[in-house]
Amino acid sequence: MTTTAHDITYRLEQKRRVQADFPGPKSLALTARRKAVVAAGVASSVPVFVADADGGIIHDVDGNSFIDLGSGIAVTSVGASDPAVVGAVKEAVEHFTHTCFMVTPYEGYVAVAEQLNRLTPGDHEKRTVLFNSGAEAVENAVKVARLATGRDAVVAFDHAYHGRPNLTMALTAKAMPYKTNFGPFAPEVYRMPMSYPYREENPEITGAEAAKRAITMIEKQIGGEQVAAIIIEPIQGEGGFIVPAEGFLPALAAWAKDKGIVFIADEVQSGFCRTGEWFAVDHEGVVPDIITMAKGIAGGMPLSAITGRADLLDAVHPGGLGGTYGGNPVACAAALASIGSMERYDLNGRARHIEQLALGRMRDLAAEQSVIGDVRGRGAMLAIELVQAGSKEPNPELTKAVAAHCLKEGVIILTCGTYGNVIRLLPPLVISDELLLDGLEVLAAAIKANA
Ligand code: PLZ
Repeated sequence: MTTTAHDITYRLEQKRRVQADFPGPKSLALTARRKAVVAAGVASSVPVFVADADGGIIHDVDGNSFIDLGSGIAVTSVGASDPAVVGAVKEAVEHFTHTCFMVTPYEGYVAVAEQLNRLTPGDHEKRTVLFNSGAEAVENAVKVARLATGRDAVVAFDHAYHGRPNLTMALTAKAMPYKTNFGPFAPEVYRMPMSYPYREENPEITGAEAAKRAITMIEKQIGGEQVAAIIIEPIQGEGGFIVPAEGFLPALAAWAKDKGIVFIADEVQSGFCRTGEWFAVDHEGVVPDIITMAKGIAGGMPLSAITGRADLLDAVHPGGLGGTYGGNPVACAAALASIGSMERYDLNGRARHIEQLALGRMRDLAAEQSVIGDVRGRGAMLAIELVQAGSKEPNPELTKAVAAHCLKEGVIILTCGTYGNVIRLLPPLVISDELLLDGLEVLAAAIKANA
């Protein structure tokens, strides 16, 4: 291991400390104000308001400190106040907050594109476009694929999550809470079976066979030559941290190439060192035609991107892609600083180190707790799937109880999964070993106490 968290200095004390009766008075008062003015449809999983955050710790307004095992859903990989990011943002904002790249361009946008073209898989000629959110990147990847191929159909997978706006909602698999009553949905979206090793009817099925299953269905139901794009999360996020069987992604990508279908890897959640590589597709040497990125890209500032084959992206007419805020200069400065910190701290190495620290412990726990059906993941994108003891029946009640128990002890843990039964670990990659191990012990105790 070339780098440990000891090379990282923290501004806030990295220690879990919560009062027994939190939320405290200030959080309660803010919750009351919030209820009167913020729409009920926006829900928060933690009932305290944040005052400060650094490394692996979040401080609330009443003086409680929580271990952060969620990174604001895989965003603050370099921490929520990485000094390099904070410095770059301050420096940028003193000069200009916005001009609109489509009106008067600036260097930061170009510099981010250079970095993304360098870091994304493949040494082919690439082009990049910047946006604000992950969903916007996905929407634009599909736009480009349709224009470049002249085809309409888009293939997505079971358990997929791609966003909340209309097209991405159609691409997303799970009805509640993302789609129910929000239709009608965008047409020409087709859903295919995913490779989900733990839940396969035939546990022996290989990645190549699972790909064949999807490909046959595409050929029969749509026709390969009708398909503009296949979009897939190389490790599914919201759907349950599902790692497809080895060989699944390469087989799909190879078939797409053969049929002239644009292969889009949605790395919004899995990208930027999260899995111990710059991108999750790197683990199997898959080179996507277009890759979507957001979240970890800019240390918490809103920025997203698509990077892809130059011939695809340059097929779009001038003015066909853009948006008022896409590639905001302050967000670009943050992205350049975040990428710098990822390289300086070797956060790919840190993610692999986190996997080494956590995965063995999670597997030991699974061996003694029959409610743990599966332990999986890569790098610092790890998960525990909880079931009814002795079966594969999902156990969302236990999952909720475990997350609530952890929170009470001062550990923020997120859940996910089509069946709501997956505990996911997404710590900031700069978290100290001590804090991570403390958090894992709390999690183990929570599973034991509630099983
Ligand atoms: N693609 C793979 O994980 C966002 C969603 C949280 P935005 N995931 C967190 C929620 O409940 O809204 C995500 C993702 C993948 C696209 C997106 C969408 O990214 O930045 O939230 O638009």
